[in-house]
Amino acid sequence: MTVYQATASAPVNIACIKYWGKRDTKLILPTNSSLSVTLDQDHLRSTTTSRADPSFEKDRLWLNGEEDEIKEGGRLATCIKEVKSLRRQLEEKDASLPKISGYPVHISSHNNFPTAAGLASSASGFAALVASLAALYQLPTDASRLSLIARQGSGSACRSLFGGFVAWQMGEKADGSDSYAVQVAPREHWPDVHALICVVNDEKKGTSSTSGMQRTVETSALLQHRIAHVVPERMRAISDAIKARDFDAFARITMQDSNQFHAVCLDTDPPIFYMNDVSRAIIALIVEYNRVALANSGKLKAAYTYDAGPNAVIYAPKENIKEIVELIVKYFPQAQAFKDPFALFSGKDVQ
Ligand code: 2P0
Repeated sequence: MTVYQATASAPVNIACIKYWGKRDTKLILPTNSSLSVTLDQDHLRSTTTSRADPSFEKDRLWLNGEEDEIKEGGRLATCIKEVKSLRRQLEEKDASLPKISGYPVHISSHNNFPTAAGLASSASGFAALVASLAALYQLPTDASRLSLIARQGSGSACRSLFGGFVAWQMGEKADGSDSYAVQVAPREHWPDVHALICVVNDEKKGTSSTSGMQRTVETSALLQHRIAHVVPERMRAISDAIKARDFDAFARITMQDSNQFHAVCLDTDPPIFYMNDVSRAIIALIVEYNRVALANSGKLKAAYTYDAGPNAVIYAPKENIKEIVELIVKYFPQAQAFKDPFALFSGKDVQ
């Protein structure tokens, strides 16, 4: 008996130009383009196994060993339906292919990082889910095509189908067919840039991204300015900085965009606060570190960025990572999390 099963992994990505706001909440179409760095496969990732079998009663999904309901018409159901429909099209064209698109699937997904760590798992989760179903159905589709499906699971997931530096082009069409991810540069193009994740708080965040961003769309005038007048130019400038391996420009744009993302959260009614006092103290530390570096060498040494939570991600050339870790441990000795090898997840570069 043939077993139809496949496993795939996808890493977490951290945005430098932030996605915040949807113009279509069902299709998950964003109000602006975004750009991120996909972390290395061996660090924070989701691994998903999918199996199709005629003896299964219905589609089912387990997340870290616990079953999660697949709600009809929900994001999970949409992703599964879309991938099955691509398989069905193949089967209709080629009669020799086994007709497995009609079998129910069982899907099991695991994160190799604690879900409670306050780090987004929906991006890696939906990217791994779509990649594993595509492998199960042996779809001859490229990552950009699959990103159209992962996007409908969680917007940021479309970027995790590529490694390296990845842009999600917002697109213009109402059906979403031009809203997908493309690789700006592979990891090997600029291996010197490393990411250090500082876990400030591992509790679940108060305002979910999905509801928070729609409140921003409905109430923030600053978001409209950002969409029309800020992000398009930043997308061009940061893509150029990546292509030229210009860390100074990359760092400046990344920090500016993190600041503006948190400003539009504050401009939301009622306001949304994701950073806390420790997050702000880490910003102050990186600003001072860069001020001294600029005075000494004329170059920035690190860039901070914060997503929808208080945890800091610091991008820096590899040679600076050890120094940054020492600085953080020195100024935040009370934060036990920083001594956790997971928190200092770039630890393998630090030793
Ligand atoms: C990003 N974030 O670009 C931004 C920065 C959070 C802050 O993508 O509703 O979980 O599932 O599409 O993808 C978080 O949004 O939201 C996010 P949905 P998602 O990484």
